[in-house]
Amino acid sequence: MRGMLSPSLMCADALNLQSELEALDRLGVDYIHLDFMDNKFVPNITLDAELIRAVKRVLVNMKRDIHIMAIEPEQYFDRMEIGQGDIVSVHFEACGGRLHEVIADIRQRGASPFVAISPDTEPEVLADYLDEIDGVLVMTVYPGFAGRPIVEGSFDKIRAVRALLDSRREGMLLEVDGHVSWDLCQTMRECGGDLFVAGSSSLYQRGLDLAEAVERMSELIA
Ligand code: S6P
Ligand code: MG
Repeated sequence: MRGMLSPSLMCADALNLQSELEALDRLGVDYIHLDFMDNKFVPNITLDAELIRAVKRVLVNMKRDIHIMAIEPEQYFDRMEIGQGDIVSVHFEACGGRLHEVIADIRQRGASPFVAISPDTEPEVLADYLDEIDGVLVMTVYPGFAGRPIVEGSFDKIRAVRALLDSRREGMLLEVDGHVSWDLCQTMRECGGDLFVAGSSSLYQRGLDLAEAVERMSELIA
């Protein structure tokens, strides 16, 4: 499987979100990464649920890759109109003992459930959920903000999650989120990542031509 891009909308020009989305869609990008935060699980707020719903109206080819950094994430599913074609990542650390039910809810809506793990969470916690999900999102920065430094040990973490996924079944996706930079993305790919969140460390650096940057990034993670 080739590596895929998921540009992070929270890093795009907030005053021109529609044109940014349309441009990415035209460029053939696979996913748009939509970060939702509740100011409790992480100390920040970014895109709101209504905006995440509205994004659906603009997309033609690109699919939504929704990353929910919130406690009790299921309370937002209706407002986001989660459904067919969406990836929905919920955090292991945010769901307590209800993660199986939350995953089933996402599946029942026709979306692809992923479990996200923060840097201090060991890959082994995923074992109980692998038969129910389509992929794992590995945070390689502490969640909550763009522009953070990569956490030490992240490459080993990606390798360990890859091994875990491959030991269970073929075709499960490994998404890498956080400091996916020009310099590091190829190594992240070699470690076993499939889907890469591109933010302020790559596509959204000031002054870049978006089309050229998407092409260059796509080649690096091919
Ligand atoms: C952070 C969020 C991420 C960021 C992304 C930004 O909590 O989940 O998706 O948008 O990490 O990319 P960068 O290159 O600034 O780290
Ligand atoms: Mg994210």
